[in-house]
Amino acid sequence: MSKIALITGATSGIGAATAHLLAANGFDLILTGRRNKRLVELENVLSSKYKAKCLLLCFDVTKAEQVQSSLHSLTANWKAVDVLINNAGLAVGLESVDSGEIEDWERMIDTNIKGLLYVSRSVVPWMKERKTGHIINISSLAGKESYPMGGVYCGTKHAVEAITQAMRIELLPYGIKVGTIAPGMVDTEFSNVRFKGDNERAKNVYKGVTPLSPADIAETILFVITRPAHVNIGDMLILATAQGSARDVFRNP
Ligand code: NDP
Ligand code: 8X3
Repeated sequence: MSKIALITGATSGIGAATAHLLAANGFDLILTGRRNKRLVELENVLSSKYKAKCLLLCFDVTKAEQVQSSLHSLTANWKAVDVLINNAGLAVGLESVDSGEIEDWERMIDTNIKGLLYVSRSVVPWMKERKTGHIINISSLAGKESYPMGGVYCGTKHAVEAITQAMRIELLPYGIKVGTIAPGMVDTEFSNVRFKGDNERAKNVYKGVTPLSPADIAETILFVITRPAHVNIGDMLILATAQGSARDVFRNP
């Protein structure tokens, strides 16, 4: 029987690449995001290319009621989620605490922290009932260190790390694995979102560097979720070779 993976934020970047790789490796997929058109396009590709079985759920992770009603609409078969990948997330703006937009802070906190909690609140009880499961929370290098102008984003990813540690301990008696994967710079829509559509500024983030690709992170996720039952990789930091810390990036002229 195929395993079921639920990926939040499957419409782009790391989530979409992970959907491709897991589909290619025989997983059935619950794919979520706010952009329904992209979900439908993704399903079309995955079902024709890999014969993957997909179920699409279009919801905003920041809306607790939407999350709950969408997830609880699943049939019992689909509720048997083996792998939950809490990936949906974003940075908005790059500003100091004394000048940042409050609305940007709310979006980051609501998406990266509350969204992860809302989804987990629905899915974890199903895993507990079955006494099996694996939860991967996508953190960041920004969950390990803080950098100026990124305090709120870094704060949300530090929160992801803290919540993950607590979840891992809470779920020990149920044999459920919990861990983080923390990438450094990955070339996705992340910077376009952070800079609110200023694509030139977004492009400059990766100037003179070979960043990680979404597929690099997908491969790591596949590795982590295919270890033997007694092995849980609790935490993984993955950096581009040219990146030493959030602020130390070696750029070719
Ligand atoms: P993308 O912008 O390419 O993808 C973000 C995904 O999150 C999209 O599918 C988007 O879907 C979804 N999402 C955002 N907000 C919401 C929301 N309110 N409700 C539902 N889904 C939402 O970025 P990445 O692939 O890079 O980001 C994925 C994760 O990786 C994030 O948690 C990010 O913080 C983390 N990360 C990224 C790094 C990078 O350098 N790119 C480095 C380290 C961590 P939609 O818009 O359709 O809702
Ligand atoms: C994204 C990586 O360094 O831009 O999480 O914060 S960084």
